[in-house]
Amino acid sequence: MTNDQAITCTTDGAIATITLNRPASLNAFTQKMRLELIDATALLEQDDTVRVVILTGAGRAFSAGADLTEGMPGHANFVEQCAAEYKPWLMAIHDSAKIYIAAVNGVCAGIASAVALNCDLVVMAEDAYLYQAFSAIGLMPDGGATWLLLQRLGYQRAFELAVDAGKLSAEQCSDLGIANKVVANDQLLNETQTLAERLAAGAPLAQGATKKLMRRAAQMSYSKVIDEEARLQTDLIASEDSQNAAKAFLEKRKPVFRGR
Ligand code: T3D
Repeated sequence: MTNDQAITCTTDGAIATITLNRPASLNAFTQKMRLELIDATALLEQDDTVRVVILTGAGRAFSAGADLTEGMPGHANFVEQCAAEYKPWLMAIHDSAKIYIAAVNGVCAGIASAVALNCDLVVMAEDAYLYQAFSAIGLMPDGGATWLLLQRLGYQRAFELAVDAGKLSAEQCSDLGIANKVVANDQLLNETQTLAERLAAGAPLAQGATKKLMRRAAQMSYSKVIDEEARLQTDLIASEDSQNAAKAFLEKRKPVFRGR
């Protein structure tokens, strides 16, 4: 790993931590950072020993969104840049069977708010906030933020946040159900790590199947979801992990999940 990297990625057992690492500009996304994120996430995806990925920011911010000093190097427009640099990473998190946790410190603005909302779980420091910065600079939500805000908050609240450059404190995010946990600022990484360790000891096949279906269920009918659950559950019931866990329960032991 070289010192000029825009992110760091460390692995500790089953937990990987990706840290956005441009603190002087509040971890604003540059092309270099986006490409590093795509590569790091692809490597983690291939590593079956990694079950949970924590995403956080170095310094006093999670991220201030797109770096407004950079423009769009190598791209004619945002359609091209988004398709090549943002979407592959956002979809990799969406499609992964691994659990992604955003550990949000300080401001999480613009497209960074889409990144956090796209994670499976969100832990926020007390002073953290989500900021729909787009409209303050004459833009609309991107990175799927339109869809994410609408899905999570309903139309009126999502629309107001988007067109009025709204900010949501950690406490508001918790009340609205978009932050799983709000913790003391100096405990953000410890508390997130504890949560990650608990989940990493869980059943990866069941977690992956739950994520896969929950990410699609809202666009499906109730009837179709019941069928799809039954199909996925059939595979899980037959899995070694589930069979061993049922046996461990009856023998009053703690199960060990191996992902098979
Ligand atoms: O163009 C495209 O790529 C299209 C895609 C757009 C997607 C988006 O994400 S649009 C939204 C982009 N983000 C913003 O508009 C947020 C801009 N930043 C702010 O509004 C404020 O900085 C914050 C509210 C985030 C934080 O305020 P504060 O007072 O805590 O910090 P600060 O003093 O404003 O910023 C500290 C430094 O970070 C400062 O640099 P300096 O003066 O110390 O050298 C500031 O310029 C820099 N910085 C903050 N945000 C960005 C940034 N540098 C580049 N890009 C940024 N987005």
